[in-house]
Amino acid sequence: MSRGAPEKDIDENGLRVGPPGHAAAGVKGVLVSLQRSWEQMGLTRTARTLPLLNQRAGFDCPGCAWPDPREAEGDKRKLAEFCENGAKAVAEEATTRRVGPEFFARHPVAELAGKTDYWLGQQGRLTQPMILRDGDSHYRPIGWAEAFEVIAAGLRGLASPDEAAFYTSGRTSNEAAFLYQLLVRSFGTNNLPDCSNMCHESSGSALTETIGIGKGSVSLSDVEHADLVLVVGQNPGTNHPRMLSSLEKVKRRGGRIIAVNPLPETGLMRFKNPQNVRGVVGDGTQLADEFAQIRIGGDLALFKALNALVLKAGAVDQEFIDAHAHGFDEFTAQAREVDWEATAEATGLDREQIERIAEMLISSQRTVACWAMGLTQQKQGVATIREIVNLLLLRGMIGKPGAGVCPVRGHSNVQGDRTMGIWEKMPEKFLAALEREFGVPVPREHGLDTVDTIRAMQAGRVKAFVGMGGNFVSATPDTDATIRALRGCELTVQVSTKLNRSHVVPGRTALILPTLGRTERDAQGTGEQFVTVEDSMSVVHVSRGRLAPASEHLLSEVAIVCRMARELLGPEHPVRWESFERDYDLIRDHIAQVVPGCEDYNRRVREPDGFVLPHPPRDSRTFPTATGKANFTVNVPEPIRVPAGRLLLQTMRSHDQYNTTIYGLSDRYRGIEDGRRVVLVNGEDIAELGFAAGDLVNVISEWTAPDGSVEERRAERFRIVAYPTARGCAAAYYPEANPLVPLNSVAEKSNTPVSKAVVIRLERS
Ligand SMILES: Nc1nc2c(c(=O)[nH]1)N[C@H]1C(S)=C(S)[C@@H](COP(=O)(O)OP(=O)(O)OC[C@H]3O[C@@H](n4cnc5c(=O)[nH]c(N)nc54)[C@H](O)[C@@H]3O)O[C@H]1N2
Ligand SMILES: Nc1nc2c(c(=O)[nH]1)N[C@H]1C(S)=C(S)[C@@H](COP(=O)(O)OP(=O)(O)OC[C@H]3O[C@@H](n4cnc5c(=O)[nH]c(N)nc54)[C@H](O)[C@@H]3O)O[C@H]1N2
Ligand SMILES: [Mo]
Repeated sequence: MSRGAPEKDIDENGLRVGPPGHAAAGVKGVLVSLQRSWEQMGLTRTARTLPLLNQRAGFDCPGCAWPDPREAEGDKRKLAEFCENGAKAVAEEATTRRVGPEFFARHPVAELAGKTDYWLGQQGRLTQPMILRDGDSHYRPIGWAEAFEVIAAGLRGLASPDEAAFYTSGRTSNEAAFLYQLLVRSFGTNNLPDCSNMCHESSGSALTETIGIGKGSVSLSDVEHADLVLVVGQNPGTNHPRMLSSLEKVKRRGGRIIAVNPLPETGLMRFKNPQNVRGVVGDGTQLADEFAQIRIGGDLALFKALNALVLKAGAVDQEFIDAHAHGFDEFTAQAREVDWEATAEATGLDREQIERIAEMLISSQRTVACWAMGLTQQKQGVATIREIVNLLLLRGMIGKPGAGVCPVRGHSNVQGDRTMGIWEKMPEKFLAALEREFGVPVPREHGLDTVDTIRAMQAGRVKAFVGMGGNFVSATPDTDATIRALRGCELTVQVSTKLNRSHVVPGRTALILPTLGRTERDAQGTGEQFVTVEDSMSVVHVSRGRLAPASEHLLSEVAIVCRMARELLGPEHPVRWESFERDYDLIRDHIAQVVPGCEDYNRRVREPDGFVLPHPPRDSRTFPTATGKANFTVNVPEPIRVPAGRLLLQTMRSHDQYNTTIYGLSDRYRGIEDGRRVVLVNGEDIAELGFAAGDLVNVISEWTAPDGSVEERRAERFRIVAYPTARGCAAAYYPEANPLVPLNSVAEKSNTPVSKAVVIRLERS
């Protein structure tokens, strides 16, 4: 039997702080994952579920987007092809706890709004469609048919389709995503904000401009056969634990690893592989050969310096540049000199270390650059990633085995959702193909992304919100302002598996539509269905749930989209919505006609390991950019101004959460237990600022708007933890710290919220 959900909310005084962990994973990781699985789903269900995770006959892990080994590349899957945090993700979804009508009858929405994200998520799976009617205090059950009528009436009542926004989180399958964007565009808007706007948008923007495609250029085998891997602004031990096995292979083959991070993240330093004897009994493998403890936001300055050193050494691949690159002369004209003083100021690194790293880059014949949120959620995130591309172009490191760019994606199908058309500005070619295939007019004007959706809500220009998964209000910046924006809507609809904050800050009328998760059987008119997903390395494959659904009332995401579409667009609509719900092969037949690279989709996804989408730079060193070549770019670092007595705060994930879903209160690798309202500060900074570790403080962010005015935001009652982060820097957990992130503080070009560089001051609480 599984245990019930916690009755009490988090006790902020329960915090315990110990030394940071020495090595990641190991036996402890296995034990934690089994314990959590048992607590949430009991013994039998645990034994039935975990062996199916990431297996050909099973389901894709609802955790991160790291790829599975491919037999085509000579790699065997292990019996247990999952990690501690993947097991936790499954346990959260496959939990036996339930949130049904009785729960909502017991708890008025006003009371639920006072609960933490942790408490809300731990209550269990949603079981029935619920509605909160205008003026009502409680959610009440509603039938599916009536729910769709209410939604359709609300959307049809808008002055224009552009007054609605349709959000997507990255767990949605390719089939559901494809139909969802078709529904939204048939309705008449491109307002398709998604979690990617807050995630790897900066990567997409930088890569599309420089190499012509916004996706990574490496395969799993490339990473494992590299002789140098850069891991920049990423914490794989927690967020992509299976990547550690690949990094371990790099080390075994004699390759080297450079970690660039303000924090000495345990997983980057040492790894105990629970799959082999050395990891079980020994001290594990040391991973990072070089740890560059960079100041927050200092990466562009670092890569500029490295590029100058590579140029100075004459270590460029001239043949590659002559044949494939554009803009080399403009680039070199500004890249030769290093301003060492400015570099030291921005990065906090010393010259010797930067020169050592340059030597490693120069002697490497196969370099892979990996990065994640530490770069993308920066004001100059796009410029920084472009500068990393400059480095790889100089060295001819794209489109050959063991080398390339590797933006490590977050949500398990966030890349697939984009491929299927979830983007507020899909290219004309895609929109025209959609129009041709279905015979429906498709709007061309670009829609709203996540930040612009919130701005439009604030201005009263967006009045209806539909969320296909995710937790919009907790994931977005500026929580207090976003709560007001969402509450100001006429209609909010959340398609969800579990209760979260977005359900308890409702619009005037609010609906919760409970849906099947990845782990569950999806039986439809023509029998059991499977769905498809795309991982971080463009591999498209099948995912098939095996567990009995959490409730008999659940509909699949595909069914929800189809029924919403039928009600909204009417029975005369040329798209045969009712047929898709019965047979997902019919959806895939259309995907094959519309989505580039998906020809013959139904056959190819059924291959044992699925298939790999085309990627011209990777496949043939062709670069579909404006110039027809790979573009060098010129990027100028702008120093981040941090006034005296202030710190630069990053908001990050603990080891015990999946974005806004909090699994538990153990950030084991960082030695922080039983509390999440913490701010990690370097011991010397704590002393200099006149505080002591353990002090209770309010955190105030200061942001200078473009017009020169200074905005302040507050988050109260955080405990100071002394932590070996880079000097002048601080860290706190997302989503607790989101009220501090200004809505208008966004990355240049990608409009991604700057969640990793917030100027703060501390004040005694
Ligand atoms: N278990 C688990 N897995 C997950 C998730 C989860 O929440 N839990 N989330 C998923 C999602 S959606 C995503 S996008 C990924 C996120 O994966 P990550 O990007 O690894 O997640 P973050 O916790 O945001 O960590 C950012 C890292 O960047 C570092 N950093 C911060 N600022 C800077 C900087 O200025 N420069 C450099 N070089 N580094 C910096 C931080 O110290 C931290 O190590 O993980 C995915 N996988
Ligand atoms: N300050 C700060 N803010 C951030 C970040 C940060 O690093 N710092 N990271 C950003 C990033 S990288 C991302 S990706 C976003 C994440 O933003 P989101 O994707 O919006 O947030 P999640 O917490 O992943 O969404 C969790 C909810 O999804 C629902 N869910 C889970 N599985 C399914 C499913 O299969 N189907 C459906 N329909 N619903 C499901 C559950 O109800 C659950 O409550 O947050 C961003 N926000
Ligand atoms: Mo993400």
